[in-house]
Amino acid sequence: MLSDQQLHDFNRSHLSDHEFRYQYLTDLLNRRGTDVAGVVQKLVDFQVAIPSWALGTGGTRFGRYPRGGEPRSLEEKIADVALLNQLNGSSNSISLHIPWDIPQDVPAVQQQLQEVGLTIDSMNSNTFQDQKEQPHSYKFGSLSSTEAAVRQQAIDHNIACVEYGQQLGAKVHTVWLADGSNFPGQQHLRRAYQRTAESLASIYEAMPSDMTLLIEYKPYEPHFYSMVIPDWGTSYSLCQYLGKQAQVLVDLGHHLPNTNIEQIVGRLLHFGRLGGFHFNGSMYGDDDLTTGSIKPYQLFLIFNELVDGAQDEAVTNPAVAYMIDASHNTKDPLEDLLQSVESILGAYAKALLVDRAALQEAQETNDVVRAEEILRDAFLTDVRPLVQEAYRQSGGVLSPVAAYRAAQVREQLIQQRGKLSLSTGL
Ligand code: PSV
Ligand code: MN
Ligand code: MN
Repeated sequence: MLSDQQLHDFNRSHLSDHEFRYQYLTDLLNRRGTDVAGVVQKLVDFQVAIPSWALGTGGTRFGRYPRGGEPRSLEEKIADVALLNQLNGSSNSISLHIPWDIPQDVPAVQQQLQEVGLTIDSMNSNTFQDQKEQPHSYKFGSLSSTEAAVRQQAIDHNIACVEYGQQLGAKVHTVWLADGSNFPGQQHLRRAYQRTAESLASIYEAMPSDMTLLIEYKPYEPHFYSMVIPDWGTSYSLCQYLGKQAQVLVDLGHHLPNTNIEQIVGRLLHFGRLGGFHFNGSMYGDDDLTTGSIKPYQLFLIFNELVDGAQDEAVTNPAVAYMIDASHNTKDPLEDLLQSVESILGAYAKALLVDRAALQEAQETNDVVRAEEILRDAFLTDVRPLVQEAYRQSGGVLSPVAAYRAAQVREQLIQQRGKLSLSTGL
């Protein structure tokens, strides 16, 4: 963690520049009737969870090139997220993956979380790898396996995750399944779905009434002929089968190229089944790059749907759980996460600037150019002063990456934790 003095000194040296830019943008937006303070407040309130597995170098199944100082324990992972939150005030929760993050001492973890002002966002199960002591292999699937004993083992693991979640106050349990097949004929497609639905029902029944089950989909990888939950339609149908506490999770990288993700978001909001997001950037597939690094316009259009849904009384979708799901081999993971949060806040800010009444009128009158220009006008606004003001108001620094570098955080972490620290990467 940085000292209060460090944060203060950093902000002081950047304040006059920030105030100039913020005032200019405020004047400009006021002329259009935008409630600037209201927009900044929404940015201050917005929180996006950090997954424990994004704190170390990863992002490839080939070589890993860690730069050192990576967290070696749950305690150090929580410390890293606390540092991010200290810098940007926008990441007040951490997501855990079991068994990588099994809490050895629950009261100690609870105490640490309280001290640094964080909560646990979600628990995530792992039935995509065999663990050393487990009796049955997931080689041919987990919740969808043809063998009852394998399914039961995967169900029990998920229930254990739910129990850890209860102990730590998590309100979300996320299931991503690697189940699928590589060759035509290998798997009975309908029966694999049926077995998965039944296994999920056993997990769902074990959940407390205030917990949400998020079901994540992915069209390919690790299986390249079929995945048991390949698309939002399958996730949605499983949620319908399970009940109200089950919701669809949209991971931006889990779509085929050129999929209209914003439309999927709109559909799920309409059905009240949008449960969560995994943000990342993607050029080809599940690339897990920095959020907003490849398709910033798409990110804005997604937020445009979210803001539109939030302002529409007809939409009754429950609160959405936001998380970053990215992993890198070339960047400092903490710098990358700060960049991702900044892109997310920027896209959200732009979506909040959209003139909704004018857009609705243009849509109703089929004025295609006007409708598109309204969106482009918001998208092309440089909203960075609004994001910086939100950082400042939430106790963070005006420029998190610059402050992180100025304080030489990575160098200190390497000194404390060593060059070759162990971490789990996906
Ligand atoms: C695998 O594709 C994956 O990246 C999913 O997005 C999960 O959310 C994540 O791993 C953690 O299990
Ligand atoms: Mn994901
Ligand atoms: Mn993924």
